Amino acid sequence: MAIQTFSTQPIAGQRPGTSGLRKKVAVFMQPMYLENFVQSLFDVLNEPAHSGESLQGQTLVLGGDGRYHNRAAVQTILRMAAANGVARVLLGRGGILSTPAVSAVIRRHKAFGGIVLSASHNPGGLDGDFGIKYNAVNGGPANESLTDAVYARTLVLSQVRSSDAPDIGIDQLGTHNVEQMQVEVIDPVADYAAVMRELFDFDLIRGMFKRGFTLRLDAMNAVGGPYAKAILEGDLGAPVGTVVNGEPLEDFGGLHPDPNPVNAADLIAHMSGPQSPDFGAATDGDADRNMVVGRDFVVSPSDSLALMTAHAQLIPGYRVGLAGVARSMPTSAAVDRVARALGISCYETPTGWKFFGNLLDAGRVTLCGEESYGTGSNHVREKDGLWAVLFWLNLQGVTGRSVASLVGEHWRTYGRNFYSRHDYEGIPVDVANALMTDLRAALPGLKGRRFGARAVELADDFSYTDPVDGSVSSHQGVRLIFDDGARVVFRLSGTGTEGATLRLYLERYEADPARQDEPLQQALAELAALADAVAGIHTRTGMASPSVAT
Ligand code: VG1
Ligand code: CO
Repeated sequence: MAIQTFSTQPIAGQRPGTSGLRKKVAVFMQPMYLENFVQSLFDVLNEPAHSGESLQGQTLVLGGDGRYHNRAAVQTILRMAAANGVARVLLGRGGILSTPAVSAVIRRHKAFGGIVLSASHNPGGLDGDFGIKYNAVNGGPANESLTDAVYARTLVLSQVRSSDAPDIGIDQLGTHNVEQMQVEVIDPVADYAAVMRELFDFDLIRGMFKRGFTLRLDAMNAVGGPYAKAILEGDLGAPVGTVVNGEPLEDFGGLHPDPNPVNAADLIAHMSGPQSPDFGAATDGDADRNMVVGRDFVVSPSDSLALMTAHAQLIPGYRVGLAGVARSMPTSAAVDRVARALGISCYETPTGWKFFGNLLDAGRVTLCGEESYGTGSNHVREKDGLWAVLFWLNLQGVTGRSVASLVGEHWRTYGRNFYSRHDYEGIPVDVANALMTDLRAALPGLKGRRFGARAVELADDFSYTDPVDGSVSSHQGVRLIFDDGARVVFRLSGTGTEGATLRLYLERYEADPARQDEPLQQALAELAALADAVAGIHTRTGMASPSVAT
């Protein structure tokens, strides 16, 4: 074994997006592509200015969602970590760790940070996507100042340090050495499961399954499977077969592990009719997202966050109440109403979980959520798919009520925020950029303008000042807020790898219970037409309707 230094050239385009660096597998497999990015990360982590301490002698956590290239990337990163002064790596067995599990392991083992190999909800396989992200000492996604520094480093990188050590066995628990560095292959589930047991009433949930409560959890052939099987079918005694698509496959078996009613159509079909399970759920590629489904009833993620906030004190882990809540800007304001009723703060952040970290660390919020099927709490610093499923299970157990009845009651109490996201995928990048630029330019003239019964009360490009560290993140999405509280938000996706995706977020509040059952897209049709009139989506993209509406 010997540590070697290789010369390299900067590679363009290695700027992390909403959640890490995501590219086509073919791009990641280019010579030095992964190596350059990892070396840039290690170089930045070795500058105490960015991480408080240097990487030398530290412990890192490593694992991924099992997609194509995961196993090869693990070996490359281990060799590089050994050559860059890391003392110890906690590696999930088989190279497997879900995103929330990485967060849990970093926190429980007081590691310096962790590397997650995942492109999350993006498709996998040889023709799919691969990704890498770094989580810091708090267990949460690296903040923008760190990712900016890593990107800057990729542009000037000239050397990569690695070892010529052979591959190590990653499929059995145990300890190995790569140069001076120790690699501990750990059970990917144990730490995470321990955190779940601290938060939820496992006896109650066990009793529910014993009495015949039925759940169908679709792990979409991604990394949620091993966690769901161990906790639901293992610990909690749910019948074998409760978890479907439960083996992580390198190509996710061709499924698109982005749980929404379109991609998880099979789950939706199984949740229809009187014979269907009591409760359904799906998780995404790296198991940080959740979709929650009742019998013949799909829960909007924004409503899920509001409902969890309203009932949190019924769950053991949140019995003392919530310090506050946070939601990403495009997420509906349903949770704001609950926060107001509870007298707790509600923060509005840019899209991406990294913006919740400071609020959680400072004890300002306990629950957070995004419209994109992400919810979580201060138990880790990532969104957490199975956590949300356990929360809903516990809640159904305590209240004895179904998903549909809980949400119906919520709407009657707080009103309903009709909410939908329309995605326009595969737009040429220049067309998408021009649309946003023109929209931004039009903002000053939009304020006060009337569209039918509504007038624009606020038209801006969302900018966020972090209340804890004062950092400013601007250009986070164009929003039009109307005098009746309705909202239209436009932003471009920061996780895609092909062309651009325009996300259009539509929201309208309805207080009258007699009008809360209108079909969702019908209730928002007028706002969708208005958004098109303002931004010229159809004319510019040639798309008469979105690729996906959720
Ligand atoms: C999307 C979602 C965002 C989420 C991010 C990462 O980002 O909109 O809410 O935090 O994915 O989720 P964007 O930039 O494409 O809109 V995951 O589960 O893919 O890490
Ligand atoms: Co994810």
